Amino acid sequence: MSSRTTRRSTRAALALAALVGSAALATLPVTTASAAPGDGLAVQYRTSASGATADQSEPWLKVRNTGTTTVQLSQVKIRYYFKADSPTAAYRFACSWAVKGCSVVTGTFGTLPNATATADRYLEIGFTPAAGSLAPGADTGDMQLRFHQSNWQTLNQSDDYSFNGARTMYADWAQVTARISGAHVWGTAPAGNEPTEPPTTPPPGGGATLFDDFSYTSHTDPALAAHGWSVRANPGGPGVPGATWDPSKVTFLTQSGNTVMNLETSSAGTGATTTHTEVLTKATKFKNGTYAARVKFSDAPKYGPDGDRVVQTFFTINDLKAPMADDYAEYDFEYLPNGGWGEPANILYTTSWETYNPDPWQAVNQHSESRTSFAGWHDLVVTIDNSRITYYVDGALFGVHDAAYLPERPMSINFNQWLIDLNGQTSTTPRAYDQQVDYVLHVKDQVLSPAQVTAKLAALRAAGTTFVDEVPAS
Ligand SMILES: [Ca+2]
Ligand SMILES: [Ca+2]
Ligand SMILES: [Ca+2]
Repeated sequence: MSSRTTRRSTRAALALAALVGSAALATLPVTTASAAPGDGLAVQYRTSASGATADQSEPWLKVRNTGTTTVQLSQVKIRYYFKADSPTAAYRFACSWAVKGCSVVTGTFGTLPNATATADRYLEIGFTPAAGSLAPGADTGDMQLRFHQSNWQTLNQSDDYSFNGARTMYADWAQVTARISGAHVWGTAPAGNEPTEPPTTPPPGGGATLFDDFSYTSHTDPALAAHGWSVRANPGGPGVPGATWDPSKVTFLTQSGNTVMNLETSSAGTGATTTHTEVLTKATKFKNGTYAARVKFSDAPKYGPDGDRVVQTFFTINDLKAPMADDYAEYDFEYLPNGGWGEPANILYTTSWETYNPDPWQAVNQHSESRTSFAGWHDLVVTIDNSRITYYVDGALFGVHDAAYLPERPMSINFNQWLIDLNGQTSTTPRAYDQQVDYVLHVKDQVLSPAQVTAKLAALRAAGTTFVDEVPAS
């Protein structure tokens, strides 16, 4: 049972939110260096930020299938190479507009093994399965992409390998590279940095695993309960007093053959009209190891007026046996698209809890945060061993929390979406927000890198596995 309580200003000292670039996620454990017969891509580039320096670099791209076979876009990776503004500079990717929809375009950053005068990092563009495929001759259409330093300091792009300020109309551009399933098919990388897949140590064998691709038909699908999930119906906190938790607002959608779980939260401005959603494991049996989920956050309602103080989450938790009991444990990803808890705008928190006192409110926790939009799909990973708790978002380190916040007892795994209060939007016009979840993965007592998580996910899917639970009862 989730028994979370509104955060106040008593969070423990800020953790280092080390938003550093890291090696890009490996998509598949493919290491072949040659393309399959008939595979071919060309990448066109233009920029709408042509200055030597800029607040944001704006590489706009189009990918065209020049081969004779249909290409699944989820197998395609594009790299845009640049020289970082300082060795510790961190960058954020965003998509302004794309013909295929920004929600199907991903951007991660990586570091080159062999830095050159004009490149030591790259932005890697990828696609979710919902992007579909490109038939021979087809292209993705316009993808208006951008990236900026996470501290919004001006960036210098005149020293960037893939930048061309004179290119204000789309044309083929060989100073970006493209791969299909790891095989290089377009462009020239900076010398000594051939765009092969980064070497990924395969995930270790063994490791009791929970994996669920959320392939269900509805919240009443008997398989959902049989697989250990509970869809919350009981009233109570957190959030708006008088709100209900509505199981019927947990639905399952198929996107290009992949099922995702949708949690809808809605309100018409009163407690009685507010419905929250939560899905959690019935078992409280998860402790050390790796937790991963692919989650789609929303910045805006799907209808009605915007502004509600929504909380969109992926977390693990157990029960507070007494105020300040130190055997309480909770590890959160919490995205607030419209702010709340004193924050004016969008913010992503990761928080590790030792314990708390509900009344008077006192929290003992450590958190990391990033004040930017996280709308769209994100890969969330948290690992727990005997010395630290480590959070990653989209393959990049997000925060490391101390041993003082390690779990003492096992926990459940939870997703929920709820409103902190009704003060962000006081209208009585109905509105609703969606949070989606593609899959969840837990590997007991193993600390996996984000790339190992991706490899494990790929292996499970390649084996046709949509659900497995090997984690023993605690
Ligand atoms: Ca630069
Ligand atoms: Ca604790
Ligand atoms: Ca799925």
